[in-house]
Amino acid sequence: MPGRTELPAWKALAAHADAFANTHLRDLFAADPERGERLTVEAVGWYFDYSKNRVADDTLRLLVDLADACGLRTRIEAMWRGEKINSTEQRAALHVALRAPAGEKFTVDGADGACNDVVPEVHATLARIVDFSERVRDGTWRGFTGKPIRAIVNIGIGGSDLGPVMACEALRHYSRRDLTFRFVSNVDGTDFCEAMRDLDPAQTLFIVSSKTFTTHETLANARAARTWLLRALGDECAVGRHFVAVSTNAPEVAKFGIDPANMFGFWDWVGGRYSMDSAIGLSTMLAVGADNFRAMLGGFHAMDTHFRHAPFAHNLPVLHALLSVWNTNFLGVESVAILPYDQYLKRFPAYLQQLAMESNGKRVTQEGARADYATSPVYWGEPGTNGQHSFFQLLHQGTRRVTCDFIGFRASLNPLGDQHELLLANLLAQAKALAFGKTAAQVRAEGSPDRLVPHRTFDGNRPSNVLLAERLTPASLGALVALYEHSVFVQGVIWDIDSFDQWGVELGKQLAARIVPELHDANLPLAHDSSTNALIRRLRKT
Ligand code: G6Q
Repeated sequence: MPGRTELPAWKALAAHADAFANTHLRDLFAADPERGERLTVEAVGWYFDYSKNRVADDTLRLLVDLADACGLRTRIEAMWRGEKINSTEQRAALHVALRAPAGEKFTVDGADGACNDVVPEVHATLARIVDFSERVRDGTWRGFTGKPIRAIVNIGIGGSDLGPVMACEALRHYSRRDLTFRFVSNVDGTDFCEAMRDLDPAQTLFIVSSKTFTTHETLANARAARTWLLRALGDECAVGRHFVAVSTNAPEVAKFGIDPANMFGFWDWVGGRYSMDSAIGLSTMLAVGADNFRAMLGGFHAMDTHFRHAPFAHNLPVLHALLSVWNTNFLGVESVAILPYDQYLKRFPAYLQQLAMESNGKRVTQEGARADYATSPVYWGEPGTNGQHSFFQLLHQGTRRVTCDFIGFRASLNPLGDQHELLLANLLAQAKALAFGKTAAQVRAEGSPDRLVPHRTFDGNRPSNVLLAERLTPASLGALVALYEHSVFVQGVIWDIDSFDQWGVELGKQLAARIVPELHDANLPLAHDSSTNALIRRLRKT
């Protein structure tokens, strides 16, 4: 297959973008009074308004052509068939199987060469975490001294942290308020010490979440946790009542001292950043209970089904992805602001940073050639309305090109006077202001002094998406996460990259391993660059 930029569909989009360069969103809306209703799609309870993107009907048609030319349909089916679409690691990426109802079939090639249906194992593990979390929640599972568990601490990092902490925050409304949840990820001792300061060891349960069980940050924190526990309880046997593990690596879990009976597994076909709905979500289940967790899986699955079957032109994740490609590759947008107008989604931007940038922040194609086009934009964000009083200035009048995803809910989980209307009004106003701006003539007509006219003018024409659902529920959260997972996958297909590996995090890890002993031992000779050598000398203990 020719390189992406050689595809006729890519070239057609490039030519189309040139012809489109001077078209303003104001013109597009003026020309089509139905635009705001027409350029929308609704799926699984999520309403997606993409009318404030700089697109015409032709653009959408050409983007679907590009998806076809890149073999998107085949790639989706390859994912569903459990093919090794993570080509550099020779693994399937079958997170859709984690939310498959019993009876659906998903197969992967086993080590023995046999084709195994993974759904029974998925449900067996689910049943085990349901059983365990119910025993903790109802007080049957007790700590070593016989007291019930009151605090749950998830120790994990990256994909073994960001999904669980995001989901726990997002679903706090549904969670058991008499249980305390903490998440320790950073190897910085401050993270652990601050998380532990007010917890009672006799009533604390640690979940050591690590796919590989070799991640040094997680193991360091897990060792610190064991020391903290044993200092208080004084008996090695306490570990069995206060530690469980979520991992694929039973031998390392056992070596750490956690009874394999208290280990919940997952599989190499689940990428870390795609694992919040596996046993890695144990903390989520402990917080919200099995029924809510299953409802979340139901939301994921409903979006999966929509993604697999809906025609591309009406497919929410596909459209979301194609618009990102359009903005990134043809309109020069460099970054995406994720703006949830819901305080419970405060960790959602951080979660998406990993999902999107670890998946698609790559500069080589599947075949190892250097991509001659942009890949993942930079993701960042904050809940509205807080962001409005900080970085929105740049969004409205800065020189950078940013797209915004506004996420909101019609009904609040915490109605307080008219504050929810105030919140929603802000969401709508920001999206409108970005799109339509304010012309110099409008500013003058308002009586502004001439010298301030340029300062008070807003160019507008800044693209945004609006995603709305009725209410933040476990199901709507699951559907939202699945939407972004699939959007990220589609973008990776268009960019011809492996969205499921993460080689880019390796080099720093290797260098850190070499520097650790050099910080400890002032006598070790240093052979780095002069900057690193000088910094090590400055930071050495002695
Ligand atoms: C995610 C990445 C990465 C991973 C962490 C933790 O997709 O692979 O963020 O989740 O490095 O790894 P472990 O779960 O193996 O500790």
